[in-house]
Amino acid sequence: MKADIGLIGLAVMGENLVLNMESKGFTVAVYNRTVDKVDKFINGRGQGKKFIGAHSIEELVASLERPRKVMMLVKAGQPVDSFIDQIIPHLEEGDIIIDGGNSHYPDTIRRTQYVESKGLLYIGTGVSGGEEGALLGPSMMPGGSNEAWPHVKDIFQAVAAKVEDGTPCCDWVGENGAGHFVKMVHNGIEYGDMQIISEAYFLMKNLLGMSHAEMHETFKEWNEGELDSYLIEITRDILGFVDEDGAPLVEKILDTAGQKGTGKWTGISALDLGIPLTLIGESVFARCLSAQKDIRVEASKAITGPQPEFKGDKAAFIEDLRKALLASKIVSYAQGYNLMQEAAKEYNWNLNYGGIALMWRGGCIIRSVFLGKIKEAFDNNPTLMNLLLDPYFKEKVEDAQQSWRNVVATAMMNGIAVPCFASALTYFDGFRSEQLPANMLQAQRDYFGAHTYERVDKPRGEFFHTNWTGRGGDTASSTYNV
Ligand code: NBP
Repeated sequence: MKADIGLIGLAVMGENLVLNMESKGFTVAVYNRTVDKVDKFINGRGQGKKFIGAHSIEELVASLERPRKVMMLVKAGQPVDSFIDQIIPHLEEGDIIIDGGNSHYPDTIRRTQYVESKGLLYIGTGVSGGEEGALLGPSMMPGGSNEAWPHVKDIFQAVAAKVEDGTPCCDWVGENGAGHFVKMVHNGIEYGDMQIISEAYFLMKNLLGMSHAEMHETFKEWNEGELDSYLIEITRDILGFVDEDGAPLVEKILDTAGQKGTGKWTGISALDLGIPLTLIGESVFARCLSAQKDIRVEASKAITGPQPEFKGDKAAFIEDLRKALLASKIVSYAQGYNLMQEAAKEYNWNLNYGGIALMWRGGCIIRSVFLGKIKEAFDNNPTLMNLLLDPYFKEKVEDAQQSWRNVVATAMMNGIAVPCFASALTYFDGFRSEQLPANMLQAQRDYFGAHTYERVDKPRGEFFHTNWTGRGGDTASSTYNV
């Protein structure tokens, strides 16, 4: 018996994903660097199932149907390069190497080129949904060598999560690093979604003085409407979860968050590509500020601010909060899509934006009803420039606008930090402004750096320099950038 696919890396993700594959009728050969884990798996969770345990790469490769498909689910970084070099000598033309880990997309671009140069095919795929997703149906975002897709499509789409009508949350994303790029943006959006939910919770608790039971009920209601999503659902459950002493567990958790890398990568790529990805950027910085716990404790004693006091209609403000959350979320996805559109231009990817929304619709951490609307928006207009210009989302944001302003203004007046609600609103106001103060910036740049500017009364592309002080010359700078 030959295996349909081979897997290297029997850790949390690998083990669960191969069990998922086997349950869909595929035979899987498995290998792990620490070889003991292979036998442990075969005699444990894999017992009596269609698995082939391999004790070397050679054995693994020899047990595969052609074209051979070898998938790695190992720690991102050097281990991936190391396995690629170990696998290549055993493969033949047309065989496929797949990386299912959280690799950084520039690495996947480089590896695709390298593996293709050896006459082989490469796939870098995002796999989202954690342990449970891997076992029961993850969202999968594959990219790489286009010719590889038909050979893995059946396996990937069989194991992936499905939306209500049975469509799999997995489709071909695009060339080389496109799959891992889209997974990175997914993770960035996840950072943003988590932060805006946390800001809503913080205002409910510290401004409205709501009990955990009330907050639990509110999130339960929200999850039955247009905010219906996995992250709202788990927030509802977290708010209802009590510790052994009967008190809410969430309040016993230290308020310092880590950020492992993908949110940061998303922010860096936005800066590299010149895209205003403000909400996700703020969500990463919010974690960084949270991590500065000691100095915050000191500052909280040294610096005063307003004492939060809510005077308005509580029920109305809760509805304002819901709308602020929805509007901020729309901005975050608009920005995330904007980043993907720019990356597609930069790297020559032919991204299917509606398809990406569908891949995120189920199986992954940001899964939500909302993503169905994004799919519709791109189905209606595949060249949509910004989600805020889609009729459905435009109407939603316009309807939410007053509530959103009220939430941000109230938070500001009460001294409660809401970095993502506020930056989303500021982006929104900037985005809908024909005029921004960049004319002043350009004047300043020309003043001190002879950087030149364009004029409103001359055609675009004509550059002018002014000798502002009478002391400078007329020479404009061509290289000086500020
Ligand atoms: P880990 O990221 O913990 O990796 C464990 C695997 O990597 C084991 O097979 C281990 O072999 C191997 N490995 C390590 Br660690 N260092 C190695 C090295 N220097 N050389 C060769 N192999 C090495 O496993 P995971 O949590 O299952 O994640 C797998 C991938 O999926 C990662 O890229 C991760 O970022 C991504 N991911 C994880 C999740 C999640 O929820 N955990 C979700 C989505 C994506 P050993 O057994 O010999 O130590």
